[in-house]
Amino acid sequence: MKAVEAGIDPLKAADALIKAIREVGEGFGRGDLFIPDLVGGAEAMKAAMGVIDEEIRRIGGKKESLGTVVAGTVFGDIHDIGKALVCTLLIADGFEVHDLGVDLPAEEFVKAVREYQPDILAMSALLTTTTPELRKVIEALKNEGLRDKVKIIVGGAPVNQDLANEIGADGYRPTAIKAPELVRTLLGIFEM
Ligand code: B1M
Repeated sequence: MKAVEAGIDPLKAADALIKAIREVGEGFGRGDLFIPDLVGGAEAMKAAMGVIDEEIRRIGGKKESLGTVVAGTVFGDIHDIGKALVCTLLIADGFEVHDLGVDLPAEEFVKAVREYQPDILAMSALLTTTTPELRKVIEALKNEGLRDKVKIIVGGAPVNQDLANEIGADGYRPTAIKAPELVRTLLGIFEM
């Protein structure tokens, strides 16, 4: 709140929060911190991201929709913050976004693609154990004859370009801030 009031770029404020939460994650990885620390850190981050989210949307203003995006975190994975940031940045850039939430079985993604007929499906996976779900969703879309109707982008800490290529996604970016540029490129939108 103080950063926003001081006129600090909300993306810089988000960056500082990301660094802080990563330190919590590293502490957890080393065994210096525990689950309550992860939960406490995540709650603080989510509260602060609410303020930043509002500011990013306010600066972005209301624009005519550039396209529709369906987004979610894959099955078995409840990490929400990175995916929520991707959604906020896409909304601020002018896309209509349907955020399905977290822990979504492949069928939920398929159902949403059928219902919303989005231009883009954006999926996050934050655990090495949940990255196989990305492939499952793509396979499920193929089985339902929907794969060619939507461009698929993937991201999250354990995801990389090689994995994206291997599972047949259309795009990958390592950070949320690069997602709007990727979506614009895939949809052939070049004007600002
Ligand atoms: Co979890 N967790 N967590 N966690 N957690 C990690 C991911 C971990 C790296 C921590 C560690 O051990 N060092 C580790 C994963 C290890 C691995 O698989 N390699 C881990 C673990 C192990 C777990 C549990 C299994 C712990 C346990 O219970 N024993 C458990 C799993 C629960 C589950 O999902 N089933 C768990 C639980 C939790 C909390 C619930 C406590 C909480 C999440 C709360 C919430 O999201 N509502 C939590 C948190 C907070 C973290 C860390 C500390 C922070 C994650 C985060 O929000 N980062 C994390 C450590 C870390 O990340 N270094 C950790 C900030 C966020 C902005 O970054 O989500 O990476 P991130 O998004 C980035 C990019 O990845 C990218 O953009 C963002 C930055 O610009 N991005 C995309 C993300 N999605 C994208 C999509 C795109 C493009 C870019 O296009 C579609």
